[in-house]
Amino acid sequence: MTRASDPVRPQLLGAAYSVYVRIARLALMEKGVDYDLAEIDIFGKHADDAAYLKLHPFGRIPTFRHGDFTLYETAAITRYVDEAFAGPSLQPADVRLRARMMQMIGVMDSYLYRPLVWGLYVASDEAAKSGKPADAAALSVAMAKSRTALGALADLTGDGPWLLGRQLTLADLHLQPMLAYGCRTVEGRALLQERPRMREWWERMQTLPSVAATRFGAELT
Ligand SMILES: N[C@@H](CCC(=O)N[C@@H](CS)C(=O)NCC(=O)O)C(=O)O
Repeated sequence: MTRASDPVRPQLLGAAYSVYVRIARLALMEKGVDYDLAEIDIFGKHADDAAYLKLHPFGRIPTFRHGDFTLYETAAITRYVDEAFAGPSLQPADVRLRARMMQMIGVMDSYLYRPLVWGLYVASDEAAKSGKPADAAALSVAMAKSRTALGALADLTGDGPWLLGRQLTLADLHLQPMLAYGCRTVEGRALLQERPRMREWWERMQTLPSVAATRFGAELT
């Protein structure tokens, strides 16, 4: 097993604007692991980049490299980072809490990311750039789906201060970058206001140096 004393510096391939790249960066920073961010702009100059597609057949970001070990899928990357390096543990020792953490990450990936980041943020941003109003019906569907996912996450949340209780975990680091984009929209901010405990959690997350260091663009803090 590779440990923090390992001299090989990990490399993260991706772009600072990406939700999933930021999740991996938060995990690396919370562990105190030095790494290099190698720019892959999947929506720009690296779209359909044959060399990158050899590393990540789905053409998404990030991809992680540690020596001769290459990994994609962010939940796998953050678990590896937590388990391969020294530093504070980012997963509960308790087997049920750890299962709960993975459940919450699954909910975020499967049911929150698309409606919140694409359905609300990207749709609103594209409408603003084109000067045309956003599709109100599509926004309303995205808002309803985001509300359901945030409600499910709130139902799974412990007593705080973090999502799973007293320990900052990979679940906190997974949610923050998604909400950061959601909160750039009126609808996303309204969703957070509906949940005072999640709003408090959000404010607590802003105090983490890793969150401050990875802010991208005009982000609500
Ligand atoms: N399941 C992937 C999702 C990664 C993902 O969707 N990344 C976005 C950027 S935040 C991306 O690469 N999008 C490119 C595209 O949709 O073509 C993971 O967990 O890493």
